[in-house]
Amino acid sequence: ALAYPDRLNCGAELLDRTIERLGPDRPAFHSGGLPLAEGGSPGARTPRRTWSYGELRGTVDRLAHVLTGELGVVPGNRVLLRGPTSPQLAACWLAVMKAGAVAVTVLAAHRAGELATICRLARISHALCDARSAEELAAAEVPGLRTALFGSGDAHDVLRPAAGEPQRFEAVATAADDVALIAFTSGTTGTPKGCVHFHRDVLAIADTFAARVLRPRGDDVFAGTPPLGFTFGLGGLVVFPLRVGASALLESWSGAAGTLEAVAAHQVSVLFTAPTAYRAMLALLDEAGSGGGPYDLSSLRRCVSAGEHLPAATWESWYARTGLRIIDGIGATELLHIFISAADEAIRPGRTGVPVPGYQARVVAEDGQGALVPVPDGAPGLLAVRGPVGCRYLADERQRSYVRDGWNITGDTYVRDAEGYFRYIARADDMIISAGYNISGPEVEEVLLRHPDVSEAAVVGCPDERRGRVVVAHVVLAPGVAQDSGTAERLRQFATKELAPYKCPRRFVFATQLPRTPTGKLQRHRLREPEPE
Ligand code: 3SK
Repeated sequence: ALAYPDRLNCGAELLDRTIERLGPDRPAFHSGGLPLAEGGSPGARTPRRTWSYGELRGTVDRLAHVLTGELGVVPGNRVLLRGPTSPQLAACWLAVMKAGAVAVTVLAAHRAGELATICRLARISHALCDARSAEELAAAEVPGLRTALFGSGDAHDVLRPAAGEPQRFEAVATAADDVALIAFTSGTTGTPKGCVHFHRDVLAIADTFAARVLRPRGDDVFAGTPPLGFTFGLGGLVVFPLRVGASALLESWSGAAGTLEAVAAHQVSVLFTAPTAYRAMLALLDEAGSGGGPYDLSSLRRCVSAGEHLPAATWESWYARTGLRIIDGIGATELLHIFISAADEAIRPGRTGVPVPGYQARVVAEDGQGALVPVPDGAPGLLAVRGPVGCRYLADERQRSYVRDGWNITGDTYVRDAEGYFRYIARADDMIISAGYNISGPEVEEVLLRHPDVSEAAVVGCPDERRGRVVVAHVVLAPGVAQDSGTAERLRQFATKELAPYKCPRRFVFATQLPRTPTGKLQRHRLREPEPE
């Protein structure tokens, strides 16, 4: 069991305690060093910078003084953090933690209306906003909001260096169960829900999934695509590296080529991203030929995938190409980070893994009298999890359906097998019921993704007079493949060979892209056709 002292400030633990143990000189964050966006001369790169732990603490402490001084932040105030991934944004998060305030990280992709809703629900009093993302926040017109900008480098930049010796900021002695952050999720549907997490929760994700499954080293360089406004990114790119004195590349880039360039440029050793990104990188590596062309992945030693189910075919192709075994995991904003996973020899491709040490998981179903009871191994049911971090929605009645009898019901359908491994079936609301059969959309997608003509697939049920629903596959084809009836027929024949007839798509719809949330999750509900009146 994890034991933390009653007084615990996660910002101080991650920064000050790490410096006490390992000294101030090791690298904490890197930025830049990536190819310039269009228009730059070939080979030109953005300016590269590394922040040592000591420099990071100087910036964090200076900002904590500004927050608690001229900006008037007091412990418990909710501070909105907004901007693309950067060392500056991470420094703001640490300063808010040390000041004993509550960080509410949002995505750079959030628009004014969504920001206004989040600020109202979370009762935000202050905002620290990257100057590049300021317009949309101003458009949200949040009453009484005190906003400070960073990243402009000018006189208004709240992170501009001050003259003289940096003055240390003694972290507020928060309680281990004081609120540290509120993370918003809309899942793949619905209105945003704020998930409240404590200082001890932030450390618990590093001391469970990271320490026991990922097992990072002090000389690791972390990088990845999930933004810091998504707890997958906050954990993977800030909390996990700082907990062990490692460093992280904090930059945002676009596309698979950007990820491959970032790995090579910064000798990244731990990569966090999602299944779609692994597939897109594989497509580029295949195009580049056997030597990998310009992409040097030799520094990579750990690859993590979450956010969506990782099909066995994607795992196998990545392993064949790179020799690296992807660590798959299921996490949730409600539980802050990953709670089922496996690494190294314990991995079973196509299955998510086993409960992360510290967590318990089981598969349950309604017993007809309003209780949830475990189902036998091999039978599908709802995933139920409990452990050191749990769901606490901010004043939202959906809390009652998410936490039942102390178990978090994640909304995923899973099967536990005889070996104790958990295999993903579908989001509970993505199951397709057709002519009385239960069909998992992701299972059909997994088969289609094995066909070389397919680069992405989303399988949904659409209304049908005879069968109730029929299986329809929305497919993004690999480059150069014709969107015609010949392709549809090839895919249909392939599916027929691999799947029981009742699971085979009755229709193929070709698309150039699939609808996704700002955090990259497939929104299957947007592809479902409405029920007839
Ligand atoms: O929502 C998710 O999929 C997720 C995955 C890993 C870690 C954290 C989260 C929120």
